[in-house]
Amino acid sequence: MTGSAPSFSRRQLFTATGAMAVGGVALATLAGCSTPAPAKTAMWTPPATPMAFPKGYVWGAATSAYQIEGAWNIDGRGPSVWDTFALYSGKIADGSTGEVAADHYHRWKTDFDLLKTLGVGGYRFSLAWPRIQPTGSGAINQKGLDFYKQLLDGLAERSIRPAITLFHWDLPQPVQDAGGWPNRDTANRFADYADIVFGAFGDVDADWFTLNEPKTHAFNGYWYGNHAPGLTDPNAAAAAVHHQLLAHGLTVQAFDAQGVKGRVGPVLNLTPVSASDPAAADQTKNVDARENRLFLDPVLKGSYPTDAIGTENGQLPADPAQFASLVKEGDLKTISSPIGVLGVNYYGVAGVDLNGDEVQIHPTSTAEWEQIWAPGLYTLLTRIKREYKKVPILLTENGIPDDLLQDGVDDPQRIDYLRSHFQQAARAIEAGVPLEGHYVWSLLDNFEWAEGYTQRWGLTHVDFTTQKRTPKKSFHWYSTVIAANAVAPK
Ligand code: IFM
Repeated sequence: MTGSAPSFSRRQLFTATGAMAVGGVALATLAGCSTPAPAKTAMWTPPATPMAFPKGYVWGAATSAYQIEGAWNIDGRGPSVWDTFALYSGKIADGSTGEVAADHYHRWKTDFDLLKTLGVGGYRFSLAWPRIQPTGSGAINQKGLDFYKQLLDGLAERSIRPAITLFHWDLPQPVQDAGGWPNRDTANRFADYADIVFGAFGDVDADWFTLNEPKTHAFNGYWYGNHAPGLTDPNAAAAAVHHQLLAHGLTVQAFDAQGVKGRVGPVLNLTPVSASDPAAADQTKNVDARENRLFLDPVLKGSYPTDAIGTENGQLPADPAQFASLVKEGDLKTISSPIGVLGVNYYGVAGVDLNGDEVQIHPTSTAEWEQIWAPGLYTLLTRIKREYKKVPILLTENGIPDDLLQDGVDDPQRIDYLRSHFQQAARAIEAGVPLEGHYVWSLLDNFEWAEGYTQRWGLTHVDFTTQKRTPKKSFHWYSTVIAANAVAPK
C-alpha cells in the first residue's frame, strides 16, 4: 500500500502481482528494527519433547462485548457505532448485526462453565461502554454495571482471573455524533467512563486493558471505512490514533488515582514486517512505523517516531502547526504514564514491496489479511524486549478462523496454528521475554465485524439458530495443553 492510497485494510490484503510467496524463510530485514533481527529466526525447529511453561503462566480465552453479548437494546443499553454501522452501512458480509450474536448476555453461565471445562486460568472480555453509560457521558446505567458484576462474580466462583478491556470498538453513538475519536473531547469522555468502572469494580484483582487495537479501530473505522463508524478520512484516522492513545494515558492515571487493584495497560495489535525485496528497506521502515512504533513508542518511550510523522496517509501531520494542535503539550507524558502490563495481539506478519505496499509473503488463513507465520511471534516478542523498557506481556489474542470448507468441530488447522504459536511463545520465554500468559481468540464463534458470522474464530462452535455450543477439537486439545502447562510436539 502506498501511504496515500487507502486501498488496503487488514480485511482486504492485496496480494501484489509478483509478490514473493516465501514458504518459509523470513525475508530481507525485519522491519523497522533498529537492530537487524537475527537472520536465523526462521530456522528454529521445536524440540522433540514438550516445551514447558513457567508455573503460574496464564492460559486464557478472549472475547469482546459486541461480538458475543447481543441484547443490544436490553436493560438500558444505548446504541453504539457498531449497532448503527451494522444496520445501515450495507458493509457486513452476510447483512447481519450483533443484535443477538452469541446471546452471551443471557447464556454467560453456560459460557463460563465452558471456560471451567477448558481449564483456563484467565478470561479476557470487554465491557460495553454504552451498556454502562448509554449516551457516553452523564447518567450511569446501573443495570449495565450489575450485568458485569455478575460476570465478575461468576469468574471468581470459578477461580478464573479476569482480564477486562474497557473499550473494544463499541463507541456510544452519541459520542460519535459529537465527533468520535477524531474529537479530542472523546478522550475525556472515555476517562470519565473508566472512572465509573474503576469506582464500581476497582477492588477486583484483574488485568485491566484500556483500549483494544487502537490501530485497527482508527484505520479501519476512520480511514478505510470498512468498520464502524465507516469514515474514509485519513486525517481523521490520525487524530483517532492520537486521541485513543491520550484516552489510554488518562485512564492509566485514573487507575492509579483510584488505587485500583491489579495492573493496567493497552492492547496493541502488532505485526512484524519484512521487505519482499532487499531494496525495500526504507519502505519497510515506513510501514513498520505505522503498524508498530506509532503505538509502542508513545506508550513505552513517550515520543512519536519521526517516521510516523509526515504527509502520507496514516501518518501524524508533518505541518508543525497542525501537529501542535493535535499533539498538545503534556500529551506524550500522559500517554507514557507507567503501565503494569502490555497486551499484545498477534495474528501474523506483513510483507512490504518496493512501492511500500503491504503484500503477501506467507500463506493466509481464510481471513485474507492474516498471514500465518508463527516465528513472527518470537521475532515480535524479542524485539519488544530488545527495544523497549521491561514490562510484563500478555498475549491477549491469537487465533485463526475455521477453514472455509470446514463445518462443525473438526478444526485441525487451529490446532496446528495454536501449537506452533505456543512453541514460539515458549521459545520467547526461554529467551528472557517477560511473557506471562496467552489468550486464544476466541472462546466462541461470534460476530466477526465486517465479516458478520461468515468467519468462525471460536474454540467452541456456536449454532446461531439454536445458540447451541459445541466444543471443537481444538478446545479439547487446548485443554490438554493447559492441564500439562506444556505444549507437546506434533
Ligand atoms: O475478532 C477480532 C477481534 O475483535 C480483534 N482482533 C482480531 C480478531 C479477529 O479478527
